This record gives sequence, structure tokens and C-alpha cells, in this order.
Amino acid sequence: MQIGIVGKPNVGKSTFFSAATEVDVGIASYPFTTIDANIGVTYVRYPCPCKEFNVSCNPNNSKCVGGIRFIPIEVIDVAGLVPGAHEGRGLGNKFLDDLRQADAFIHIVDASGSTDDEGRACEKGSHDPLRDVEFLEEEICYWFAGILKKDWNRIARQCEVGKIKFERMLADKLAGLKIREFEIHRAITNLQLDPEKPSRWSEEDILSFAFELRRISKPMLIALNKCDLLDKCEMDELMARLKEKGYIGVPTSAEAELALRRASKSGLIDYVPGSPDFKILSDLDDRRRKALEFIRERVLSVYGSTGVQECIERVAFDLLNLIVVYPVEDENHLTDKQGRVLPDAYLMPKGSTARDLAYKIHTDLGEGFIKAIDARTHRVLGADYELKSGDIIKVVARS
Ligand SMILES: Nc1nc2c(ncn2[C@@H]2O[C@H](COP(=O)(O)OP(=O)(O)OP(=O)(O)O)[C@@H](O)[C@H]2O)c(=O)[nH]1
Ligand SMILES: [Mg+2]
Repeated sequence: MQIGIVGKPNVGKSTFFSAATEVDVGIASYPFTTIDANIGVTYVRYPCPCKEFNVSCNPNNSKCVGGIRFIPIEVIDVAGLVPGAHEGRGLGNKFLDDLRQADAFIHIVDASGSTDDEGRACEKGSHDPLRDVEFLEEEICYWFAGILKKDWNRIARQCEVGKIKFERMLADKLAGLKIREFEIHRAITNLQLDPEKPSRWSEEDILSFAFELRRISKPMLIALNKCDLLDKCEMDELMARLKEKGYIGVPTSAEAELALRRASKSGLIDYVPGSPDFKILSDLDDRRRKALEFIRERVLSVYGSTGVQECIERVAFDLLNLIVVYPVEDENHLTDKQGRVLPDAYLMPKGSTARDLAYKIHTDLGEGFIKAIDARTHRVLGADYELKSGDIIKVVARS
């Protein structure tokens, strides 16, 4: 799973990325600081069963902090996008191609309105952030439409003449964009287009299809960044205007999250990502103390968190509908072969089955699947058992 961080230049994409992944990357107050994409790992939180079972766990692919499991998910930070990017403006085409593998997007918007269309600094409040929300959706839609149109006529003819299922053929073509057949089918059905006669689709049909396909295959959350520069009432007004247009925004201060993570890493404060507060651990100079107090007053006490962790989790759990599953080899001791307690936590799409989990652990386990066992109830589960979030599962397979 990969989350793509998108937006026009200079809005705080790399700051958000760096805060979320704790990877140092170039951040500066001018457009096009990022040229080559940055890829890193961030974490979503989920209750660890170690508390429920009163055991101490030995996480392998994840981390456990005070009974909360932090499960990895990939993030990609790309170059800024300007209007006309799909035609190659700015770093357009390159930026867009970097996003092929993303499963969902977080669109970072400068909620304070202090960057213009091209990402240049302007007077606070002089740029309407809603413009950015609309143009970015359009750009991504045109990018999709451009890919679709490339050999549309050839594919349409081949399907109509050879009676090949259009959705299947398109899925093959769009596999590199991580778009699956059922998503193509859903977009066609939602728009009531005719999959038997794609050659008769108009330009407008293809454009609406591209829009719907993007909405379904790569859902988007809006991060209203630089919330530390706005008063709460200004943010409320912006969120209400966004809602009117059908969007949901999460106020964020990527800069605050980055500062908190750095202070925590240096041992100056105790801070768990996503928390509503932090604790100062050591003597701080005046400048540092003031900066941290500013974050507490302007961000944490107003919004309940910096919003960065919330964005990641809303994408994983609300937009991508992921669930968390804990595979074990010994369902009585909750261990793997090496005796590690609750070693792994996997993020899987809702609807995944016990057999899907077996395949995720190892192809051999999937192919040789005999049964699964629920470690809580000790019930035997069949291959088609639909996994629930938080399940602890042992897979039994032919060796
Ligand atoms: N006040 C405030 N400034 C922020 C916040 N997030 C980022 N910034 C500042 O915004 C400027 C741009 O940040 P970047 O992270 O480099 O932005 P970007 O979107 O990656 O920019 P490009 O790579 O040029 O597209 C920097 O000066 C950051 O310090 C925030 O939450 N609040
Ligand atoms: Mg950047």
C-alpha cells in the first residue's frame, strides 16, 4: 500500500512527508524544492492485542508503544503540480508518473492562502485554497484521460470485433496504474456507459470516466495545512466551504508535527505521534520552549493534534478500508517459529479472506491452505472466512 502526497508547489508536502516518515528531505519556502520523489515509511496506529492477552510482544514488522501497534505503510512525496501539468507544465509529466503506484492521495493545501497558483509566496489570505482543490482534481483527471485515450480506438475495436471483455482489456492496460477490473466496472456502471461499444464513447464520456475512475481507484483526502497560520474561525469557514463542495478536509500543521518528532527524537520531549499533547523532559532554552508552547497553543489545543497522523489513518481506514490482522504460528502462545510474541501486523483490504492472508504470508501457504484457526476462540476457519480487523490467525497448510 502506498499513499501519494500531492499538491501544488510550496504547500508543505515534503514537510508532511518528513514529519510522517522521519526521513530528512529538502524543505524550503520556494516552489519546486522537490524534484525527485521521496519514498518512505509511515505508521498507522491500532490497538495491539498484547494488552488484551497481558503478554509482552516482540514486534517484527511494526512497533508497539504502550499497547498501541504502529503498522507500516509507504508514502511518496513528489514534485509540486501546477495548472497544466498534464500537458507537461512545471514538472508535470514526471510528477504524475511518480504517482502510478499510489493507492490513495493526500492532497496538501495551503489553507492560509499564502501561496499563489504556482506556489509562489503571496499575502496571507490572498489565494483561495478551494481553487487548488479543484485544479488538482482536474489535473489528475486529465492525466488519467490522456493515458486512456492513447490507444482507446485500437482497444475499443479489438474488443468489439473480437468480443473481448472491454473491462478486462482496460484492466491489463491500466495495471501499471494499480487500477483493477472491478474498479473499471464500477466506474462504467456508475456512469451508465456502454462497455460493449466503447468506440461510441464521446470525448466527454472518456473524461467523465477518467474522473470517476480516479475517484474510485485513488481516493483523496484533503489536508488543510499551515493551520498554525489561521485562526480557528477562519479554518471553520474554510471547512464549511469545502464541505459545501463535497470535500472533507483535515486541518494539519506539518511543520508542528515535524518539530515535535524532532524534539522527541532528541529526547527533549515525550511525544507519541497523533497525541493531543507532549511532555517536556529536559531543560530547554527559551527559544525552544517558546516554539513548543506556540505549537501547544496554536495547534494542539485548538485541533486536538497536528492532524498528520489523523490524515494517514483516515486514508488507511476510511478511504482504503484497510483492516489489521495479526498472523501467528502458535495460536496458544501467539508466537511465530522463533518464539516471538505477536511479531507481525498486516494491513489488508476489508473483505480479505483467510486464504488471502495465507498468500500474504507466503505463496506456499496460500497454495497449500488447509484451514485457519482463530487464536481468540480456537475456532477452525475455512479458506473463505472473511477476516475481521484485529483478528489473530494461525494458518495451517500442507508442507
Ligand atoms: N507555517 C507553516 N509552514 C509550513 C507548514 N508546512 C510547511 N511549511 C513551510 O512551507 C514551505 C514549503 O514547504 P515544503 O515542505 O518544502 O513544501 P513542498 O510542497 O514540498 O514544496 P515543493 O517541493 O517545492 O513542491 C517551507 O518553508 C515550510 O517550512 C505548516 O504546517 N505551517
Ligand atoms: Mg517538496
